[in-house]
Amino acid sequence: MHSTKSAFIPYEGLLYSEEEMIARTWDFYQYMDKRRSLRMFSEQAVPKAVIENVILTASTAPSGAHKQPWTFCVVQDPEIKRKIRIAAEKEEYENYHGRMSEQWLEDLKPFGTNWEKGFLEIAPALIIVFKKPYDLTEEQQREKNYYVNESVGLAAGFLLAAIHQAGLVALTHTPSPMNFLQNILDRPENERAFLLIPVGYPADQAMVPDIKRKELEEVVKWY
Ligand code: IYR
Repeated sequence: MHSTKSAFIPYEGLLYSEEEMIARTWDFYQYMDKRRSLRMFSEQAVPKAVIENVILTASTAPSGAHKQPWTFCVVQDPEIKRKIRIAAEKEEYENYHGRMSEQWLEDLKPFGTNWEKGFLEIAPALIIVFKKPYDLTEEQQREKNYYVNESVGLAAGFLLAAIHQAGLVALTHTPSPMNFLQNILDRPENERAFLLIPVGYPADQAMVPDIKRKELEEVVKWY
């Protein structure tokens, strides 16, 4: 039986003056605006404690009914990274040779992407985010989770912000379809691969596409 009793504790928030709020949010924006998706990684290993901390941060994200419907798999083993690269490239080859529309290929031109995914072996760590549409009890009973895509998307956002806070770089990669990850990593039936995020230091003289973000006026409507 689930307990229906709810317990509450005092909220321990932090309060700032209006001036401090404006300064803090501006500084945070300036910092986040430096984040870039990167495809050119160094092979240099990253400290395990950093990976643990960024995953702890991701797992603070809000989730439907606080179910935290996610698992973060960290792959550092070169053999497993190789398997993932081979499987991802197999799918991506098909994507770039017929499965993606002409318009899609056109939209991707500024990013210079193709079916080759060498970064999956070069980056020292791959974090594969799995979503859990339902939990499995010890008796293999299914217990439904709620707003799973929203929850896991939020956790992935927190993860990327935390990686940026470390001064490391990442790529939100979505080889499609991604079910090979469930097989290679031998995940249980209630987990589905959601995002594949290589993490590491940038390569020497790493390059990024010269793209701009939308102006505030383009993304906000006030009522
Ligand atoms: N998954 C492919 C294609 C791709 C799609 C989008 I939308 C991107 O923003 C980038 C790439 C790939 O990783 O190459």
